[in-house]
Amino acid sequence: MTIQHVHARRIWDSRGRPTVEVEVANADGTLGIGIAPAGASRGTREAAELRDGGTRFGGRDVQQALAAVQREIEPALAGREAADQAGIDAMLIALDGTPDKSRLGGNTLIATSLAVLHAAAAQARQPLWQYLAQGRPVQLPLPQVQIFGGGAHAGRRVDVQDFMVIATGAESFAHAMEMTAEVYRAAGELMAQRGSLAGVADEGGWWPSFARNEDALDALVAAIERAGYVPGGEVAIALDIAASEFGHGGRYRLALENQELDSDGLCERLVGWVDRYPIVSIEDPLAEDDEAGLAAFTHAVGHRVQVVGDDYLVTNASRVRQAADRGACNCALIKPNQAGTITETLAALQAAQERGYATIVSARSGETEDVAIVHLATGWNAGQLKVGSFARSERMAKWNEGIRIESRAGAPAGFRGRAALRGKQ
Ligand code: 2PG
Ligand code: MG
Repeated sequence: MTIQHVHARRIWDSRGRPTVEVEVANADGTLGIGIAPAGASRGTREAAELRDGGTRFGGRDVQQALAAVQREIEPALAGREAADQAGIDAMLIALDGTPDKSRLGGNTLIATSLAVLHAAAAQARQPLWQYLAQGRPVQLPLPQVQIFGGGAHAGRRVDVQDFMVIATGAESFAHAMEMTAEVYRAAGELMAQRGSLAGVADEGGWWPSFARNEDALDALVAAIERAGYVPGGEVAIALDIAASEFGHGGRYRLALENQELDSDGLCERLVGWVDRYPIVSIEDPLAEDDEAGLAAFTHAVGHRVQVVGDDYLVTNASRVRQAADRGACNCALIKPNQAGTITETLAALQAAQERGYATIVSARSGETEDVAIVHLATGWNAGQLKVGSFARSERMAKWNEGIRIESRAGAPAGFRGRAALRGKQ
């Protein structure tokens, strides 16, 4: 059954900004819908978004992207088999013709590629995770859930971007959600008691009204205890430093503490945090241009904690291989829109797994009700999933989808749990 129609429309993301939705219709009437998410702290080597510029919607409109789908992508897709994901993605890459996907836009291409994937699963009459698993046994991923949101998601109120928890003591995905719900609630109560409750940041984490970055870590430990869990034993901490946002050329400016550190200084600061707090995962500890710093940090603590590459690896298979050769990071964050197609996303995930890296499928700070990444994390057996906090429906839709997948008949073979983590467990 072949693809008959492709339709693009503008919808709105969780920050109220325009984004691209693509619908692919097969001749048998089955449909697939793909939506492009959007990052705020972006790696410079990510697939480039196509935005209209100008003044309308802050320059973020996507009319050119929609026009490109109807003018170029629909004619190229019509008559092809949705199940031929690799062939279609190769065609999309060639059609774009630029190294960074800037002509048609990474946002246009990922929405199309995801729509094709959904259309193929719909045609096979299978849930997406099952279609992707192709009969291989898979497990529900271990969630990383944000409690405080900082950095580019909170007006740079604190330097560190994501203060997250991982329910390492959870026995199922649903159990991990229960434990996280208690910690999120306890953190909100703590902030209220201190008179510093000020709403939530972009991904639903509590607004970080702290005087020092470490105060957020102390508050997180206190919230875990207040929720009745043992910090480190049952609920551990994961951080996304997102250091590319405040560091370039080996210099890092911590605005909150009014300090400038070099690469070794930041590395030392973070190793100190790993020593003092129950941290099991640290993402982008140094900037994307500080490969030597990333390698030094991984060398220092990689046996104890998971060192995650996001801006540095940008979901790119050859960058993952290069990182592995240089000893930088031991875990890859996998974001489909950084790559621009599903095939390239899977290639990055496989390159990471082949080199012994752990993998985390991740949402962006600008999201929608789309739940595809939960299926990708499960069907590809990625091990871990990061979708933001435990509030706001663009986040809860994804957590709830994990619960649905886990509880349905024919569910995946259990829950990966803490075994998905690299390093200290
Ligand atoms: C990240 C993501 C999600 P953004 O840095 O990992 O937290 O943020 O989508 O803004 O890049
Ligand atoms: Mg990140």
